Amino acid sequence: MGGTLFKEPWRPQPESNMNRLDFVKSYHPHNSETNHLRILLHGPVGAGKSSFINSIDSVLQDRVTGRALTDGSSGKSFTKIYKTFKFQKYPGCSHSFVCNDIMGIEKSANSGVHLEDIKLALRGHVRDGYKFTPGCPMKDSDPSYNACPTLEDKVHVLVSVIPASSLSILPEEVLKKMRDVRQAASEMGIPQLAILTKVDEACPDAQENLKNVYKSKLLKQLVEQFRVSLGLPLNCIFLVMNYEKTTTIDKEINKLILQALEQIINYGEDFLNEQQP
Ligand SMILES: Nc1nc2c(ncn2[C@@H]2O[C@H](COP(=O)(O)OP(=O)(O)OP(=O)(O)O)[C@@H](O)[C@H]2O)c(=O)[nH]1
Ligand SMILES: [Mg+2]
Repeated sequence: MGGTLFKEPWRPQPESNMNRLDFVKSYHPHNSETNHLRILLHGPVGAGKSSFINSIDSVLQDRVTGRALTDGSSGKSFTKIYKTFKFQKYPGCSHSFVCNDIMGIEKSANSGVHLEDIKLALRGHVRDGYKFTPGCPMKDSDPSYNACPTLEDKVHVLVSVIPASSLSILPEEVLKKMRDVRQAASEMGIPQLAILTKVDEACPDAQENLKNVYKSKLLKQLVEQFRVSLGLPLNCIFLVMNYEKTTTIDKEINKLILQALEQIINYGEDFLNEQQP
């Protein structure tokens, strides 16, 4: 009764990606203290953080790329080194936003990225190349410790990345760690959004046709569930599918990525504008 789909998407979807793509490509922070907007992606191991970076790069380059290495086999975090990803416009010139990829969150206190390290990264204390030690926070004597971060080094918007397909079996300990990070970011005034990845695995209607993503009752339910567990407003949660299987650019995949990215940039830009002297 009622079917598995709403008649209309609960979040309006534009016919064309043109405006969003133009916005993202021409974005530049107004705040002159920084050359770029810094986005930090965090979340459980294997959620699709590195894949999301590749998806953004693919949308911008109009071909499927794989610069951020991903892995789906180990159950342990594949990303171990802190790294800033720039997105190339043309050789020698990058877009004005960057993404930082961090080691994944795990259930136990002694594995995965240490919460303190995420908080240090938010404040801009972690330099590129830092190798995370599971369960052990960075020391301020570490050569990768940046004692005097500038606005450019700091994180301007935090994005929680969670797989829609395994949201219901996500351990409470992981959610608790994510809430702690969110709280720390809130105390620093850093805006936060979330993306639910792997919508194709979570929902057969989405797998059949990506136009169904924002029509799916099942995915809407997952968004609601996540909203309650993390305490984020509905309009800050986005559904995406990463470039993972296909080797060609797809308009519907791009649409989901761009919708999330536009809002991420808007929130980060608002934060930067509040930092003006
Ligand atoms: N079906 C599907 N698979 C995805 C999607 N996003 C990522 N994956 C797969 O999920 C696995 C983990 O993705 P990663 O991007 O490495 O995840 P991560 O969050 O960076 O993981 P860690 O670095 O280990 O913390 C890979 O095999 C990806 O190909 C998606 O939207 N749909
Ligand atoms: Mg990764």
